[in-house]
Amino acid sequence: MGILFITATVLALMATPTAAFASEVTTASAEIANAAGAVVGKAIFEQTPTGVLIFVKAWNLPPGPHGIHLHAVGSCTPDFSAAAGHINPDKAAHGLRNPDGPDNGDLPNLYVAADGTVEAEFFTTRVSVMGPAQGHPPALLDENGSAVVIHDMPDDHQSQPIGGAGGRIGCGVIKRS
Ligand SMILES: [Cu+2]
Ligand SMILES: [Zn+2]
Repeated sequence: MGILFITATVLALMATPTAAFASEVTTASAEIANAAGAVVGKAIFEQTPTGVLIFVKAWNLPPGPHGIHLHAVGSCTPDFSAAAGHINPDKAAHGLRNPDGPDNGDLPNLYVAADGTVEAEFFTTRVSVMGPAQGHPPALLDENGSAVVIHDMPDDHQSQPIGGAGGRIGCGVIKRS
């Protein structure tokens, strides 16, 4: 009897944050894997008063600049195409240099050092962690989630649809944290 009672209490405690999640979640994170399934990095997304700070730490990546974007679907399986295109509900043009852009998923490039590691910080006002309530832009944690994707090539911030960034070499589903 005692064990049953404790189990029910724990379940009730676990259920409470879920119900309140839309208004209370201010951080999210993603574990980034390569195409072979090995973990090659982590990203943390922190809601600030005016946007989202993004911390990225990664390793075992090809040195040099790589496009990194916020993609519209929170899935990296069966392959990284499951993440779909960039978060872009208003159908803006891609690219930080594009007068008709950028879309909501666009970010500066990720510059990987010669040893394959990188630590970087980004900031964007074009998404939010928690959602469009109170005027926030599209939520990373919306119904179908979002993913962070690292590309093979640099993003030229201008050409369509992804700035010539090439294939997808890393993908992580963004989850509440
Ligand atoms: Cu991308
Ligand atoms: Zn884009």
